[in-house]
Amino acid sequence: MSRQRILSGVQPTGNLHLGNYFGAIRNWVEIQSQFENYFCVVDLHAITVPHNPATLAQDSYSIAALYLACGIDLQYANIFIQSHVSAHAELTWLLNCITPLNWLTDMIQYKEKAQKQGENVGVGLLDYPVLMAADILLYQADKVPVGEDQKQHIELTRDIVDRFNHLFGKGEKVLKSPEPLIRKEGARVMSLTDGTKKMSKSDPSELSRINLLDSPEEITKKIKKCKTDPQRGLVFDDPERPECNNLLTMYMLLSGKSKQEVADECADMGWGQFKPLLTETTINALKPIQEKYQAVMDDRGYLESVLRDGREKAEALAVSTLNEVKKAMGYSLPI
Ligand code: AQP
Repeated sequence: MSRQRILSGVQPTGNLHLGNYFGAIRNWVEIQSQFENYFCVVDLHAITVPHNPATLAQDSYSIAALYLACGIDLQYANIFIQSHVSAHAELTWLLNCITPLNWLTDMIQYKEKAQKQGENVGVGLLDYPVLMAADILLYQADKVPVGEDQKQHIELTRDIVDRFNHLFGKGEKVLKSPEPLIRKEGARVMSLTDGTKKMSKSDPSELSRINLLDSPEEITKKIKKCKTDPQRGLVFDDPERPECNNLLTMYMLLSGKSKQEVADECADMGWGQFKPLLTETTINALKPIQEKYQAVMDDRGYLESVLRDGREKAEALAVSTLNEVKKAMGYSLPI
């Protein structure tokens, strides 16, 4: 029996932080051997907010290198850059034409990001979820491993599939409905400066997040300054202590210990004892990723060959789905 397929991606906007790692990439690594995997760097998504053309290409390579550094294994996975497969943009257009506008204006991420941008909101920001649907559907993915914040977009993708199949499928399922894969632990890593807000690349404060490529000095400084509370004794799941829950969860994920082990270890600790422990654990967990990242970035030829192979495999599949969609919609195919 053939393996189920996975598609997921991260935008090349800024440094990847622990939220991106625990919400997405680490899960990809843990489950990759059970699936056929397509992991892309979603650079078309990156221009839905103002971007820097001078760094876009390099940032995309950097994210691909981080995928490898975090443990994505080419034996199981294809890594490619979204804009290198033009079917993503083409399918987006076709799906746009069957997606009701109010489905998009209802999206939480759109509302939040549009508010931040004031009057300069581009159509691309509104259309982001349709592009994401196209990314997933081109590969007829069964599962999409993401953080909690992307759940609504996957639900929208499923609605688009139902609508498309109903309108054009003639009883057949031309497009496959994907399921989100959201892990409980790490699905929502919170900001270091406010335990009620998610850790996010677009937070103006660098102190709010730990990036995968932060130096030991930066990590030390960020944890030293992170928000805590005046109580002694550290516990999980106290709604009055969101920062405490977040920092313990980060420690649990970075150390590989179980929730119970961490709860027992930290039950009588104060912040003065916990912060150096979290700092050391974070630095040690990120060191091998940073070393592998540097090695991959120093071998540009290798990275390019990975992306070339990934694109070839991705494109073959994507074009085949795109042609099925076009046929169903009544288009003639190129001769
Ligand atoms: N804080 C988070 N906790 C858990 N998972 C998270 N993800 C993002 N933030 C957290 C997951 O990371 C994957 C990549 O998402 P993306 O490329 O869309 O990342 P992003 O939106 O650029 O990153 P941010 O930090 O979420 O950006 P802004 O500041 O724009 O909001 C996804 O699977 C996502 O769920």
